[in-house]
Amino acid sequence: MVAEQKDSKGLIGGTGTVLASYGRGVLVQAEGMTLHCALSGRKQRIICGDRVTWGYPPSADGPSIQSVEPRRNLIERIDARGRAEPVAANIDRLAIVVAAEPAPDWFLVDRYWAGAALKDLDGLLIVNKLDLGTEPIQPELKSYRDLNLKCVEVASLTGAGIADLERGLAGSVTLLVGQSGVGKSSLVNALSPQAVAQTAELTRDAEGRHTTTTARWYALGPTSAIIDAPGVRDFAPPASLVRAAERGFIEIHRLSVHCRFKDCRHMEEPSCAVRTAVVAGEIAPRRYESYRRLFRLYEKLAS
Ligand SMILES: Nc1nc2c(ncn2[C@@H]2O[C@H](COP(=O)(O)OP(=O)(O)OP(=O)(O)O)[C@@H](O)[C@H]2O)c(=O)[nH]1
Ligand SMILES: [Mg+2]
Ligand SMILES: [Zn+2]
Repeated sequence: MVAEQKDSKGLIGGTGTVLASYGRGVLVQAEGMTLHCALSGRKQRIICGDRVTWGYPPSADGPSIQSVEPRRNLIERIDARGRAEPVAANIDRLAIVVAAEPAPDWFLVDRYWAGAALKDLDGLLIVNKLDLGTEPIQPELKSYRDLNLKCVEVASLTGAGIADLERGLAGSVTLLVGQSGVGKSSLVNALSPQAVAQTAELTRDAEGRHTTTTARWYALGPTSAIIDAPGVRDFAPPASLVRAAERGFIEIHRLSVHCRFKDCRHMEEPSCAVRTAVVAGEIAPRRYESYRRLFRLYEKLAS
């Protein structure tokens, strides 16, 4: 913590949390106010969730970021070219949102969950739009629950389950991820009535766009926050190690000690305990296919 101090203009500086990053500047929640701050220097990279110190340099006409605290963690996604793109920092939980509509992409859910596991984050599956019914997706939900992924069912539209969800999120920072249109921004608005996250209804512009374009932090209480992030289809946890894919799939990781080869990749190797378990119906074929896809992606990126 840097003590607040007045400079020659009588203006102050202090510490704060970055609510959103807009490329050239950032929005900072400082004590009792929000401020737009410029970045100091071209190389400074600041993202949603960063803890920063801000101040007024003598010749500047507005506040700027002076320094960034070391990050506890950094959540990135990879773009089509395999480059890592930062989404948010210093989070405790990755909440994956699905709904009956749009139809869930379970491979994407597996990837998000693998991403959470690789970063040692709590994973949570939020099923939104309970009012539309959840029957068609119950078998998948059961398979996640059997793997000990916590699943909660809510409707941001009616408020069903929202109070329970809020209690579950207390005291921590949660990043919402999931396909576009599942209702992440609507959930933020339901959880935090003073938030005005942009949803399909509120922000349809001339071109009909309404989707969230940048991660945005919303406080839920003194020690709780939720981050609304753009819906991404191209999410994959960046990994430097090909074997990282395995650690993201707990049921595969658990069995890998029984494979004949210590460095088994569970692809074509003989005496692979993972493939045996898939054949025996102990590992869901879709989960195994998710693992293979992620493995191949990492292999491609590493080459
Ligand atoms: N029936 C129903 N519709 C909902 C519910 N929650 C959100 N929606 C609708 O789902 C649509 C998408 O909601 P958004 O909150 O904009 O979705 P998003 O996940 O933030 O989408 P992106 O920002 O594009 O990633 C809107 O038309 C919402 O009104 C719900 O509980 N029930
Ligand atoms: Mg949104
Ligand atoms: Zn194996």
